[in-house]
Amino acid sequence: RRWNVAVAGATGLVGGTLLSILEQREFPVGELFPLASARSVGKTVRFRGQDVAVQDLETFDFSKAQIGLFSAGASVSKVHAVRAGQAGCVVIDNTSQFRYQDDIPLVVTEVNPHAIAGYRKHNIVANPNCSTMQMLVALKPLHDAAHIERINVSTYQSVSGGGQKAMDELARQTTALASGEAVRPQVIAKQIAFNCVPQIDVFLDNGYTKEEMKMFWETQKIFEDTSIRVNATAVRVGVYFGHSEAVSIETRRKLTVGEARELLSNAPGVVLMDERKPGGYPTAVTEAAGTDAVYVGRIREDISHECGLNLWIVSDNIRKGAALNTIQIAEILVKEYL
Ligand code: 2RA
Repeated sequence: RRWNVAVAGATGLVGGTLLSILEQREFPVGELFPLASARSVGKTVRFRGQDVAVQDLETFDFSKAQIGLFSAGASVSKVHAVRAGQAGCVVIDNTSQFRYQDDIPLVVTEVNPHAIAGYRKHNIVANPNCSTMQMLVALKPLHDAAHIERINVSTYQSVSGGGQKAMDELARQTTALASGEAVRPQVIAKQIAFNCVPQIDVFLDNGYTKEEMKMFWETQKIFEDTSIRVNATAVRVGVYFGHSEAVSIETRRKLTVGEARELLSNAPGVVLMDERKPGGYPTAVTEAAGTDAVYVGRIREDISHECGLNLWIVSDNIRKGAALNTIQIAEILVKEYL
């Protein structure tokens, strides 16, 4: 059986990665409908060795597609993902639009694939935020074994999370600094080249940013546990691809390093890289960028808490953090539900 697939936001960073992963995983695509705003109509995208014409998302008839992969912004999904679902097209949405809606499932395929069954209400499944995604792939086996009660996490998020404009800004600033010119931040509030900026998304009344609160809200929904506490600090760093996270968990039952390593070495989607020697740990540039795994290293028992454990978690935010999980959800949908 082959499936007609619409990709909304096909000309964007995640959209392009969706197309390449559909090819790499040989997803059974019948007809591909690359969709984008009217200004992109006339462009083409490459898919399976062919140039495919981009169509206007605003006017596309979604009854032509059985699967819709959306990554075109929350305001677009708010209108067109709903319209697609009503036309019988099952949508996997990458934006934050539906993640916190109780009757729309929020799914990490290695963590809560059973929740996909809830797609039927609106024909929509929500894809989590990239920083939540990689953290929960790594924490799932530890949570199952020892019940995580609290998570402290500091993220070091690459500029590709902010889209092509943020990537272009890093390149521009790096060049400017190399030639002694002034740096003029436009997309990111302060200089990002050779710097760390402790703000991603807007500030909320409690002093957290929306990016930080996403990790709290989404962890509770995906783990189906409103008692789990999450305290996040989300930082943008001058890296192109790959988010890194320093995570400290507190568990109900003590987890030793040995047990954690054993659990993680057998966990789906995880690559353990944990040697206490120079380079014995994963980084965004050397392991994560362009690959599909969630890498875990620097595992050590927390000297400040009797049931605490520290980990370093790294993954490609555009692949597993967005496009890959989206397609893994689609694979489960066509295999088990459609
Ligand atoms: C970011 N996670 O990194 C957010 C959205 N992709 O900017």
